[in-house]
Amino acid sequence: MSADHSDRAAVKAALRAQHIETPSWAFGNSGTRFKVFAQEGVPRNAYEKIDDAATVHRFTGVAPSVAVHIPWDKVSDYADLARHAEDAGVRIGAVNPNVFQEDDYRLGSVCNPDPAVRRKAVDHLLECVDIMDVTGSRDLSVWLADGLNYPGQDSIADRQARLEEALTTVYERLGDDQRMLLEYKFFEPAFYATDVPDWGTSYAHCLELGPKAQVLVDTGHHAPGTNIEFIVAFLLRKGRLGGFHFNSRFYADDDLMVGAADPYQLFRIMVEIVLGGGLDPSSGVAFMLDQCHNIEPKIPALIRSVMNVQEATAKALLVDTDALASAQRAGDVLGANAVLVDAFSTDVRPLLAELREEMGLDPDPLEAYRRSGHAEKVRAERVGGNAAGWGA
Ligand code: LRH
Ligand code: MN
Ligand code: MN
Repeated sequence: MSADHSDRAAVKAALRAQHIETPSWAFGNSGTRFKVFAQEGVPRNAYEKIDDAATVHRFTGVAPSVAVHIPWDKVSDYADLARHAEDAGVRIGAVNPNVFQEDDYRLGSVCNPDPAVRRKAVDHLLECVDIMDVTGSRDLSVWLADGLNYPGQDSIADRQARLEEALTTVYERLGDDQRMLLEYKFFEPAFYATDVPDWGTSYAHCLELGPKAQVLVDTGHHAPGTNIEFIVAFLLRKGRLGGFHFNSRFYADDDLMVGAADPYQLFRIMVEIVLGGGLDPSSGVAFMLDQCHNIEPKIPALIRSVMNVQEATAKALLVDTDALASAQRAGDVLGANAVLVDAFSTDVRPLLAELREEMGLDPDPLEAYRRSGHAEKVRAERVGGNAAGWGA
């Protein structure tokens, strides 16, 4: 792979413009149903989670926003929280409603057979739009844990009708510059049927709702072997790719660091993004992380994750698109594939180091973070950090 000077400048400009949003919940303690391992120095409240997101941004320069999860990040004054974010050098990004952690939601939230529970869930979604008005957030990021554990437990079709009704109510409440991102997940916590199990279901609901409804692709929410880049290319082409929850998985929804399990898959996804124009900020594609760092320190894990997304993006930007197009036209199967493999095999770390220096950053964010003594400082300052959500 060789990129001449102007190509390099264009690649760097695109990398500079790509923003990667961190999730507030990734800074708190997390674990599995077996054990939550407490770490020292983790944030004790939403304000401190935002401080940690600001730290990730300070070292990477490309993570200027943080997604919140309500009520995990519930505060009495969201304008104050937004101001705090701004003072720290970041802003509040997507607002994630949580309609899965209360006893009332045992049989679902907006699909629940009980209209009172459905009303409660819709009210919470609407409350989250109110929060967006205050924080200036663009995206309401909706993930529903709704589903069935046993055949016959409830009517699949009736639940779709309830879902449609609830989403319509929330959609109608959105402001002109606000969007609803509908995230799908094929199983868990429901084991027999999930009410929004796949991109097709999400896409169909989004189409009926209107242009402000977009599909959210969480890379951990597919059956093994699913071709995620196909989904990305399809949705992007249709103008319905709202964004990503990046993470990586070996088995199910593992929420490991993005790019850790399969960097080639991440590269293939980013190739479709680049080819489909999804890197252009006007496309509206939101690059968000959704991860849990159960055993590794959280801030460095998020810095690493941001760097992994950047590396995959840089490689995708280095694809020789002219060579690819001519190999494809000529039916040169091996040649076309080689164009992608060449780009993937390029070591983009020097280019990213150069870019960071141009941005006034340390070329090695992880080493710079280690040297900064920040981890020791917060360990001393913070005692009794919160869990990310469950068991909080
Ligand atoms: C569900 C999910 C969804 C939630 C987050 C905590 O598995 O991906 O995005 O909001 O995890
Ligand atoms: Mn997710
Ligand atoms: Mn998930």
